[in-house]
Amino acid sequence: MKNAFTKDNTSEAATAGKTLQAAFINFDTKTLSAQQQKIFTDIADDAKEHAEHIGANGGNIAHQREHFDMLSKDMADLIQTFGNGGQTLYKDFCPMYNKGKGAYWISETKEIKNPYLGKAMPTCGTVKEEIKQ
Ligand SMILES: [Cu+2]
Repeated sequence: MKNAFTKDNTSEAATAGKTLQAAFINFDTKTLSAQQQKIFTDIADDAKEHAEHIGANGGNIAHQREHFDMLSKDMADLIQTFGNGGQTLYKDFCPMYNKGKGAYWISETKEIKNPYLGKAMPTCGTVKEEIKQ
């Protein structure tokens, strides 16, 4: 999904949104402890809605990106709670998005590829945190 946004590809982002929504719906929480299930469900319920909006708004990339901003916060929370699945990840920050309020995104590459500004400013942003396994 992030990679679709870096390319300004609204329809690919929509497809990724639908896939992610399905993944949250189908995620089997039985392997989690009761405590973990509660945390997961709280975050995933919110993330699922953002994924749904991204999936339903192909053609309106500005609106999709608003949800991607909030979805990225949920993903960061999930990673913080449940780990990164064995993959080194990067928490990147774009200082310009949302009229200078800025926004985070999670990336699997160290190289900055900005999903909020896309092709207009592909290298805007910095790595704020390296999430190591
Ligand atoms: Cu929406």
